[in-house]
Amino acid sequence: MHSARAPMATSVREQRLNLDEIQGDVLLGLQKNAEAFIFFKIQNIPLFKEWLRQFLQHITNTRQIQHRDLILRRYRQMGRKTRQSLYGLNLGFTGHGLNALVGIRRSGLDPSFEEGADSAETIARLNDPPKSRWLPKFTSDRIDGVFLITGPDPPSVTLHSNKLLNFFGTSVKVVYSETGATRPGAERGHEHFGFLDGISQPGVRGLTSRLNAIREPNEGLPGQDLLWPGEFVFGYPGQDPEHPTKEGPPPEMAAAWMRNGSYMVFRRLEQKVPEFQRFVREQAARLAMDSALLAARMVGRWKSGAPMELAPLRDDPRLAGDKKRNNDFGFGDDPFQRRCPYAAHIRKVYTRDDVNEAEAQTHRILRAGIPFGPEVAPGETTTKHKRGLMFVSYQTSIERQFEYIQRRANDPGFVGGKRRPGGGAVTPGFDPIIGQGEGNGPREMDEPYPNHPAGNRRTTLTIPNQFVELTAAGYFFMPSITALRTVLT
Ligand code: N7H
Repeated sequence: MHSARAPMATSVREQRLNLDEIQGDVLLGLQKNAEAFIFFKIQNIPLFKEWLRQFLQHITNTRQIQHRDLILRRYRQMGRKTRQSLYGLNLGFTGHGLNALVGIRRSGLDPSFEEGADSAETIARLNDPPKSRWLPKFTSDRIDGVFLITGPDPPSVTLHSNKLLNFFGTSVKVVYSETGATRPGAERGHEHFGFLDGISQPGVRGLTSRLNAIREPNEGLPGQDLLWPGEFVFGYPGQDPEHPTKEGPPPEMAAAWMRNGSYMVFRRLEQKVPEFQRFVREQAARLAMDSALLAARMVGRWKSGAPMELAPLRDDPRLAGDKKRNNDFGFGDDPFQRRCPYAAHIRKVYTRDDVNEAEAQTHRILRAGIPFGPEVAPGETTTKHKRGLMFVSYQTSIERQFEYIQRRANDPGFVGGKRRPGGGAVTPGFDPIIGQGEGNGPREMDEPYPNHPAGNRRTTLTIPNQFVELTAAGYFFMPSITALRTVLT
């Protein structure tokens, strides 16, 4: 889904990424129409290590993904489709898994990682629903690791998953597995509420090509900031928190084998699609506004992907489809949320130039999720079939990147210091898509109705319940190929 991450040429200074070592989903994303997530427990440690060593050659690295992307791009340029079926396999471990493989006296990694996504502390910190409301099977046993298996369609991914599980035999026990898939037809690339996803991803210095290296050396595509790779992979310089483009120190590594590895956050987020659509229709009627406009103001982009900052009142599909324009905007020149509400999903999760650009770049993530579940059936007016998003993000600090973003989405006061045109203070409210209140109670969002280009109508959107519900979560470490070959096996 996340095709916005294009590979390419770089400056000499930046040519240091070890693409053979970094697992393929982390920086570029495995090519995926379907993806199986197999969560497992290690039953027999020596046997598991033995099988894993033998299986290492099948793990897809970033060099292979880059090569495939190039071939796919060439085919596209020639107006052809490749018949080649591209499969991918990646693998990550929880803190429990690392204990099993490295020993309980191993060095501690990121405190959030060690606590785990399912600890009472993490759940409280993120206002997540209690584990009793997660999928019972997911919580039925200890999870040590996850296999990610990607391919052209769900049946062939299942076939590959079965082969893999046969190979690992009794060394592992599957605790939970599920396969996600891109949505069909024209909805391909859109998540279940209908919005195009995978538009905005940070660029990575040393990997992402610059459209205009001379005039915009710090950008990939217009509006796509290039970040130092240490934000996403261990062993490289990160961002300077004082300067948006300068190189900062590499993230600290608790152990040398973390080099070329990354943390993966997984969240299975169920989406109540018919309920969301009905809510938007009813609230739009109450506010006397177009329902597509209200939905777009909740997200910050139209379903087509066109950003509110550039198309504040009407959708613009041509803008949406233009990679050189659809991410080329900031929020700094929209100080009264006339074009895009402060609480809109994309404004909450990435503030761009709104507050402090250098700091904003220290809270970025690479997203690599995929939808799951069937399309809404005719007559399905309340959710009958489970569907949603298998959210995946990569980063080198779960606390400073993923958790920071989720906590700001949950914080009605963020972003602070905003004023009304007349001077009064503003409480932006919750991110209406992913924000979670304490106890999952009702949430408010400021200014659903646009005061664009001028106007001073005060409105509030009260959202009585979650339309996005967390049903499973995990924090994993995605080791380098060498770490898998040595310390971990
Ligand atoms: Fe979000 N949505 O459909 O409303 N997201 N997201 N997300 N999200 C984005 O720019 C969505 C979730 C981010 O750089 C778009 O690629 C849904 C979580 C970030 O401008 C859309 C769910 C977290 C960005 C959605 C969900 C984030 C982003 C616009 C859950 C992190 C990039 C497409 C079911 C805590 C922002 C695009 C930027 C974009 C939706 C989850 C974060 C349409 C439905 C849990 C960083």
